[in-house]
Order: sequence, then structure tokens, then C-alpha cells
Amino acid sequence: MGTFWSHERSPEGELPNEPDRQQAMAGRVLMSILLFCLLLGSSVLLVYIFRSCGPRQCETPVCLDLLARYLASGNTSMAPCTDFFTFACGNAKGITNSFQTLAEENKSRLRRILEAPHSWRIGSGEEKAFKFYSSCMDTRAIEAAGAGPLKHIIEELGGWQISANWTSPDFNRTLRLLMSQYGYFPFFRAYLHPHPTPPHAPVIQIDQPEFDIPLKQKQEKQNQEQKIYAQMMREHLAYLNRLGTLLGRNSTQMQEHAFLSIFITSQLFQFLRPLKQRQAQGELFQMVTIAQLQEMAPVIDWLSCLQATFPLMSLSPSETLVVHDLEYLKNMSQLVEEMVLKHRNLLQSHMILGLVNTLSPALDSNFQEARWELSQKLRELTERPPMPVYPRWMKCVEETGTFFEPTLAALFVHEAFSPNTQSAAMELFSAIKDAFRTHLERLPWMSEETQKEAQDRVTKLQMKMGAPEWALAKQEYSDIQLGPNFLQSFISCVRSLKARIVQSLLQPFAHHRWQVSPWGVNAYYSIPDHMVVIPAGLLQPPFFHPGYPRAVNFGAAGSIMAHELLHIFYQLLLPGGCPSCDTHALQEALQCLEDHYAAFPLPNGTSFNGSRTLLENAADMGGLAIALQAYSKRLLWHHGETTLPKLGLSPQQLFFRSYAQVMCKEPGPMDSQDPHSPSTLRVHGPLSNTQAFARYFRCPPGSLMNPSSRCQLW
Ligand SMILES: *[C@@H]1O[C@H](CO)[C@@H](O)[C@H](O)[C@H]1NC(C)=O
Ligand SMILES: *[C@@H]1O[C@H](CO)[C@@H](O)[C@H](O)[C@H]1NC(C)=O
Ligand SMILES: *[C@@H]1O[C@H](CO)[C@@H](O)[C@H](O)[C@H]1NC(C)=O
Ligand SMILES: *[C@@H]1O[C@H](CO)[C@@H](O)[C@H](O)[C@H]1NC(C)=O
Ligand SMILES: *[C@@H]1O[C@H](CO)[C@@H](O)[C@H](O)[C@H]1NC(C)=O
Ligand SMILES: *[C@@H]1O[C@H](CO)[C@@H](O)[C@H](O)[C@H]1NC(C)=O
Ligand SMILES: *[C@@H]1O[C@H](CO)[C@@H](O)[C@H](O)[C@H]1NC(C)=O
Ligand SMILES: CC(=O)N[C@H]1CO[C@H](CO)[C@@H](O)[C@@H]1O
Repeated sequence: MGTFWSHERSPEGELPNEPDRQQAMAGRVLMSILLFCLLLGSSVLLVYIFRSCGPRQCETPVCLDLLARYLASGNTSMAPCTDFFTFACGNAKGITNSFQTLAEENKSRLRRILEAPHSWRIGSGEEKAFKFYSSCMDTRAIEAAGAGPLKHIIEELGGWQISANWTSPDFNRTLRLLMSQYGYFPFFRAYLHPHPTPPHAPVIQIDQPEFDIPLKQKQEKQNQEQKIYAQMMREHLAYLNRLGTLLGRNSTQMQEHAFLSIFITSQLFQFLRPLKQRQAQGELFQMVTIAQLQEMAPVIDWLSCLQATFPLMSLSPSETLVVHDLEYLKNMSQLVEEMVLKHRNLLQSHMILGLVNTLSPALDSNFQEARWELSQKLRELTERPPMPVYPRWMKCVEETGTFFEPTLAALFVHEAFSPNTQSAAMELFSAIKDAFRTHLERLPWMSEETQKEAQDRVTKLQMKMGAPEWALAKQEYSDIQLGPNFLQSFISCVRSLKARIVQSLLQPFAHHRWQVSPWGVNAYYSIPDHMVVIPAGLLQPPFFHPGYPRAVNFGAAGSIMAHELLHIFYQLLLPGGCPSCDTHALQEALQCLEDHYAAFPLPNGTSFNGSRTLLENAADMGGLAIALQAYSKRLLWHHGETTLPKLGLSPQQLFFRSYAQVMCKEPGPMDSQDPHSPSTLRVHGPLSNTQAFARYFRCPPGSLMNPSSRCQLW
């Protein structure tokens, strides 16, 4: 209200001296006072009328659905000022992770789309996507086919040793087929990617291979770790033996093949140099021609293998590649050469076993069980929590989504992101953006110059919501051949997807490449495009709906949007990131933030060291402050606020309740890589830093949610 009643003071020099003027003045002042009283009286009356009516209760189905979620998620007998996290998130059945729930529910939405009866035009993208999904779900056919389709593929690769008389096929031919037909890279990875330095033209890059066993490097191994390492090797050995048996191999014979495969993998692993080490040696990547690489790592026929893998490009020996770890490639070549001389047959088996492992998602239940059991044992040994078991439909939805993304994107957006939702979301975003710009003017540590730049960047910011137009373009997937079995369909899809990625990179243009599916739930900021991306999957209940009370949309989706906006400016907070700012005031604000988070006790009685999560804490806190400012402004100019029935929350209280709902998540073991604070702190940190929260919930001074001091960073 402050801005409404503040007067501009007239400058002293203009005040007249004469008595008659003074009288006239007095008259005018009296008049003004009278008018002022009249105005005040009528506004008090208006406020009274509004108050007595109270906010309308939203009882539409979407609101009742939201109410049910809120009732199910929180424990309303907890006093909000004592522990707002439990009040909003802590029910008896444990805490559900809001984002994960949203992601899963949205997958089940895709499932309903994929399982609804439709009649698509034969050969259309939709028909292919639906057919792929249903053949993925047809476990009876997959079980009936068993290892047959896989054996067929192994034959095509030249087979593997059956009798002593067998001569192994050409190494280069097998490798070429694995890379080009199955997208499998046993000894290194090759992919097309923008060059690391400007102008970032796409270039083929050769990188270290991916190992799915979390191996430790020799020098790092301690006694205890060595034992675990040995155990992991044994588990892996058992797994390879099991694969052999599933493929009808004699287990005594298989032993030797499995053993050598493990040996090769662990040797290759010793050759890897960690990123940090390469960085320190100034060898992050090197530019090398194919001919030069052929000399340095001669065992592989680079030109023919790469040409087959990237058929859309026309390669020659003088083609330049980006190589990420040349030393590794040299050592790898030496090792493989030795193997070719001594154990040619076993090397072939090694490559085949690796392929079988990567194809296991498309194989029958025996192979999947073997793979799953291995992962569980490795997780146990590395003391990670067991993997949850996902139902088959979820895996099939994920795979269909990966291979047929443009088609599913269009279907999803059609169902879940109507023009009405989109325009409501856009309106919310511009309210947040406006509040953000006003907010920038009030930051004590920001210099005028920085502030101008910041305003300018906000103005130029691009925003994408829902799904990109180009991602919705009709696709026919003419290169995808479905059948005769699920494995072949799967492989055809893998190939087609790779080709599409290469093709899109080779196109001269560039749209911003989305890093999430339209049904994903992660918003992000892309630095090179200066663009905030919010996928349709995030702008869904319970975070957003055009029919929700405004308090919910501002508190949940609005805070997320403001949080993402703040990430544009996170460099300013880094040491030396804003030379023209008042560094002293900025440091003080940052220190205040760290102390604010450290004041909250953790469940194990220690206090939280927020130095690692400082940037995310700043964005959480600022995001809430900006969303609140936007909502308060909206309250001034619009009336007709609604709230949810039964909760007994005013619109302002509902705003805070909805903010907390976004953050609900089981405070599990801390992931040392997670840049976010534990969920309790993501609720308590920002809310307790907000004076309005304490006011609206009437928190007594000194209670957890109403501390004596607060910080203002954003
Ligand atoms: C809710 O919180 C109160 C107070 O902490 C506790 O006694 C009660 O058991 C909780 N109820 C549920 C359902 O978790
Ligand atoms: C996304 O998930 C929410 C629940 O978290 C659900 O209400 C909404 O309908 C889902 N949206 C789609 C498009 O599936
Ligand atoms: C193995 O090869 C030898 C000579 O090349 C041949 O005489 C013999 O019949 C072969 N045995 C089998 C089982 O094919
Ligand atoms: C496996 O093959 C070896 C010789 O190649 C043979 O001695 C052994 O009996 C076979 N084992 C089984 C279980 O068939
Ligand atoms: C693969 O081809 C390259 C180039 O022709 C050759 O130098 C190399 O010896 C071949 N590797 C094997 C194992 O035959
Ligand atoms: C207490 O819990 C926090 C986060 O859950 C963790 O980072 C910290 O290491 C724990 N401290 C002790 C002494 O267990
Ligand atoms: C928090 O951790 C950082 C580094 O991780 C350390 O420098 C700092 O001293 C710690 N602060 C406290 C209060 O322990
Ligand atoms: C890890 C490893 O074995 N690296 C070797 C790679 O090859 C060079 C030269 O051939 C050796 O010096 C390294 O020790």
C-alpha cells in the first residue's frame, strides 16, 4: 500500500509568503484533507464489503482434485509456524516427491494416449509409434521368440566360436557393423557434436567408451575397495556366463570367453585418464585427421568404420576429428592388436557379449532379469539404494517417447496444453517478468550500470513454453522398418534416431535444440540461446491450471518461472562476477544467506553447510520473493480471488502452501552432486525469510518460521 499514499514533497523555494496566498493555501489544504477523508472512508467501506464476502471457494473438479492432493500430502495438525514442511508435505504414508509424481503421472497420460483405440493412416508416424508401443507391450510374442532373433544377429556379425575349426571373421568388419547397424561402440565412442570452440560447426568426435560397471582405477584402490572391486568383477563374470548360457553355449567353454572379456574391459579402464587430469595436462581435446589417427591407432580401420556410421557425410582421410583422449586410443589400439594376434576368437566374443548387454531392453525376460540382477548386486556393493521396479508399460512409454518424440509431442500437447492453458501460462510469465524488473531496481548491491544491463537482458530474453513448433512437425519415419520381431523393430528405431540426430546437426540453421521432451518436468535456461524453456509437462496440475485459484499458479508455477529467470544472473553472485557492484554489500547478503540456512537444524542434529548449494538457495529465495511480488501486484488490480474449500487458508496463505507443494520430496540421503538444498530447507529457508509469510500465518516472533533477522539478496 505504501506506493499509494506517498506524497511528492514540493520544493521549499516554491512556497509563497503572502498572507492571502496563505489563506488560499489553507483552504486548499482543508479541501484536500476533506477529499482525502472521503476517499479513505469509501475505500475502507469497500475493503470491508470485500472482506465480509471473503474469497470465493473454487469447487470445480480441477480445484477439488487439487484439494484432494493437498489433503493427502500434508499434515494439517502440525502448526505451520513450527514446521511448515510437515504441514505441507509430511503425511503418515511418507512424503511424495512432487516432481517425480508429476513425471510419472504424465507418463501414464502418454500411456492412455498410446492405448486408446485409434485408426491411423497406414504408414503415418502415428501408426508406427502405436505399433511400436504395442509390440513392446506384447510380451507373449517376445517370450515366444526367445533368443532366436538375437542369434540371427550374431550370425550376421560372423558368429562366435562353436568348434575348434571355426575361423573368426574380420575384426574391422564386425566393428563396422556394430557401430553402424547397432549403434554399439565397444572400444571408443564416435558421435557428431558441435566443435568445442566457436563457430561450433558440427564435427565427428572420438571419445572414451562408456562402461556400465563402476570400476575404480588401480591407483585409487584401497584395501577395502579392492575387495569390493574383486566382488564386482565376479558378479560381472557370472553375468556374462549367464548370457552365454541363455544363448545356448556350453558353460565350461563360456568361462574362458567371459573371463577374457572382463580382462579387456578392466585393461581399457586402466587407460582412461580422468577429465581433471587431462585438463591439467592441457589435453582436453586434440584436432587430428583420420589419416593421422590411422597412424597412431592402426588396429582400427577408421575411415571405413566412421564412413559407415555417418553415411550422410562424405569422409576422406584428410577429414579432421576432435579426439578427446588420444593417449587412450593409442593404448587401446595396442591392446586390441595383441588380442587379435593371441585371442582373435575371444575378442569377437567380447564384442558380441557387449552388444547383447546393450540390446537387453529389447530381449526376453531372461535377459532382462539377468541384467537387472547384476545392477542390483552392483548397487548393493557400492551401497546405493536398490533400483525401483518400473512396470513394463512405463519402459515402453519411455522407449516410444525416445524413438517417436515428435509424434508423441504433438499428441501430448494436443491433449494437455490447450491454447487456453498456453495463454494463461504466458500471462503468468509476463507478470513474473514485470515483477522481476521492478525488483531489480531495489537491490542495494547492484550498481546502476549492472541494473541497466540486467533490465536489457530480461527484455531480450526468449521464452519457450509447451513444445517447440518444429518438434511438432509431422514425421513419417520412412527409414523405420517394424518387424518381424520386437528386437528388429527396436534396432531399426535406434538406427533411425541416430540418423535423425545427425541430420538435424548437419542442417545449416539452427533452432534451439530442446533438451527435454514436451512432457518432461524440468525447466531450464539455455545460455547460448538466452532462452528459458518450460515444457508442457511442468505446466500441469498440481503446479498449474488455468482454472486454479491465482494464488496456486503464482505460488507454484510462478515461483518456478522466477527461479529460472534468476539463473540468468547467477554469474553476478560468483566471486568477481560483478566488478561494478557494491561488492561489500553483496558479500554481506551472501553471507547472510549462508547463515540463514545454517540456522536450521537437520534431522541428524547437525547444521547444514550451504556453501555448495548457495546459488540454488539464492534462486529459491529470490524466486519466491519475485512470485510474491507479482501476486501482490495482481491482488491490487484484480479482485475476485478464489481459494480452495476446507483448508481454511486465505488466498495469501494458499500462495505459500502451493510454493511448498512444489518442493515436497523425501529428505533422503544427500547426493553430494545435487546443487539443491534438502527439501525441508527449500521450504523453510525461503519461507522464513519472507516477512509476509510470518504475517499471514501469524507466527510469533522467534518461532522457526519467523526469525529475528532476514536477508535480502534478490
Ligand atoms: C501429524 O502431526 C502431528 C503432530 O506432529 C502428529 O502427532 C500426527 O501423528 C501426525 N499425523 C499424521 C497422519 O502424520
Ligand atoms: C501431469 O501430471 C499431473 C499430476 O501430477 C496430472 O494431473 C496431469 O493431468 C498430467 N498431465 C498430463 C498431460 O498427463
Ligand atoms: C576341420 O578342418 C580340417 C582341415 O581344415 C578338416 O579336415 C576337418 O574336416 C574339419 N572338421 C570339421 C568338424 O569341420
Ligand atoms: C562342454 O564342452 C566340453 C568340451 O568342449 C565337454 O567336455 C563338456 O562335457 C561340455 N559340457 C557340457 C555341460 O555340455
Ligand atoms: C583393420 O583395418 C586397418 C586399416 O586397414 C588395418 O591396419 C588393421 O590391421 C585392421 N585390423 C585388423 C585386426 O585386421
Ligand atoms: C547429517 O545430514 C546431512 C544431510 O542429510 C549430511 O550431509 C551430514 O553429513 C550428516 N552429518 C552427520 C554427522 O551424520
Ligand atoms: C562449508 O564448506 C566449505 C567447503 O565445502 C568450507 O570452506 C566452509 O568452511 C564450511 N563452512 C562451515 C561453517 O563449516
Ligand atoms: C595406462 C597405461 O598403461 N598407459 C600407457 C599407454 O602407453 C604409453 C606408451 O605406449 C605408456 O607409457 C603408458 O604407460
